[in-house]
Amino acid sequence: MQYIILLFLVATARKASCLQLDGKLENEDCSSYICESVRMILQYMVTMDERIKKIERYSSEFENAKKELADVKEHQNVLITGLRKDLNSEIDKIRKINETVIADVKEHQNFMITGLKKELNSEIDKIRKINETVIGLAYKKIGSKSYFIVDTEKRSWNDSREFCHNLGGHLVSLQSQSELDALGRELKDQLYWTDVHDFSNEGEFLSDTTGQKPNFFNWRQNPDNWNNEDCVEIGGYPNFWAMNDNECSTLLNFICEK
Ligand SMILES: [Ca+2]
Ligand SMILES: [Ca+2]
Repeated sequence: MQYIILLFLVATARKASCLQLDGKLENEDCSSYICESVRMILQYMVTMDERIKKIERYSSEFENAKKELADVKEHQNVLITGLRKDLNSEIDKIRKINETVIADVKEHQNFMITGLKKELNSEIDKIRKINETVIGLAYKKIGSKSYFIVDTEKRSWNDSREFCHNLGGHLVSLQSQSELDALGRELKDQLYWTDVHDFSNEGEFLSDTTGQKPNFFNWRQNPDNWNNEDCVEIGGYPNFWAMNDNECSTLLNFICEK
């Protein structure tokens, strides 16, 4: 580039008539002009050299900086990889500890639950035995049968039936006049539900205990089904116990049998 500029300036000098036809310098103005031109060119070249050196220095520094940056990045990657490895290792440790703790808690819970179930079943057995004892005491032997006479509260026929079932029995199922007489001597001047009904088919009385026609009837008067009476009571204190149909929703005393 410098040489191209030098040639340009020399050519310009020729145009400025610094040279005669024989190629020799003719005057001092022309010589000084050339010297000045060369000086400027040299100065320019020096400046350019300095710039080139500066650029080369910058380039070297830039390359060094790039290399340092690459080293830093590599170091960062190594650090990050190491940290990730350490972090995953810690996470695995924590997960294993959690699994162990959860397993221990579950085992403890199962142990506790098993123990509690055992205790609960034991308590249930005790309560069942107490209930059986209480129910056994509640039933009274009259003739050849055991009865639980409920004359301290009144219930509908359905509720009375359920009550007796809960006591392991059923509403009284009379089989004979002698049974009724023996039972009647233990009763108060009240009305008591029996297990007989005709709500399945009007006029067809059945024993709720057997599902069959009862073996024994003793009507005070023929059942009249007055106001839709489908459940059978006994009454007639003290010596004239007999049957009557009554509304099932009526609240009466009742007798359980087992
Ligand atoms: Ca009826
Ligand atoms: Ca009636």
